[in-house]
Amino acid sequence: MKLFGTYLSPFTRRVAVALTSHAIPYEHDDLNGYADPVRARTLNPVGKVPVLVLDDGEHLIDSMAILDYIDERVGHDQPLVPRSGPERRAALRLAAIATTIYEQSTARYFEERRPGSCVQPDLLERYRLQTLGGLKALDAASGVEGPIGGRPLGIATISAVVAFDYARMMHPYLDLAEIAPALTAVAAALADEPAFARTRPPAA
Ligand SMILES: N[C@@H](CCC(=O)N[C@@H](CS)C(=O)NCC(=O)O)C(=O)O
Repeated sequence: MKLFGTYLSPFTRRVAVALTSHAIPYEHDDLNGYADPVRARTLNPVGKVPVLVLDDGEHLIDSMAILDYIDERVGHDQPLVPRSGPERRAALRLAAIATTIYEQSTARYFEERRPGSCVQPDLLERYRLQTLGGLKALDAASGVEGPIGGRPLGIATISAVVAFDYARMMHPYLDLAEIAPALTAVAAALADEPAFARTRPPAA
C-alpha cells in the first residue's frame, strides 16, 4: 500500500505513526496538498492528504477513516480505539481535540500570512485560544496510566503527540512545557520511538 501525504501534515503523520507502530509496511509519497493541489485532486476528489492507496487500488481518504481501516486490520489484540464504553468515548474525544488543534493551528498559520492589513487579529486570537484550550485538555489526560501516554499506542496518544509536535512547529512562541507539562513529558518519552522519530518532519 502507498501513503500519500507529507509528514508536515499532522493528519498524514498520525496515519503514518499508526502504520509504523503496528509494523504495517507501506510506501510513502511526500505529496503536499497545498503545494500540488492538482495531483492531490487526482487522488482525492477534495484534494486533501492523507490518501492511502491499497494494493487492490482502492483509495482511502480522511485520516479518521484510514485509522478505522488500520484498526480493523490489526484486530482485537492491540486496537487503536478501545472497542466500547467510557474508554472508547474518551479516546475519540481526545483524538477529536487533537485534530482540532491541527485545524486551528493551520488556520492561524494562513491567517497570519494574509497580505498586510487584511489580517484579522481577532481571528488570530481565537485560533490561539482554541489551540491553548485543546493543549490543556490533552495535558489533563496525559500520564503513564494514560489515556494519553499508556501502552499500547492508541488513537489518543498518537493524535495527541502529533498535535504536540505540530503546535511546537506552528506556535514557536508558546511555552509548551509550562502550558502542558504532562503532555510534554509523554511526547519526550516517545520522541525516539521509531513510529514518531521516522515520521517527524524536518521542521518539528
Ligand atoms: N479531515 C481530513 C483533513 C486533511 C487535511 O486538512 N489535509 C491538509 C493537510 S494538513 C490538506 O491536504 N490540505 C490541502 C488543501 O486544503 O488544499 C483528514 O482527517 O484527513
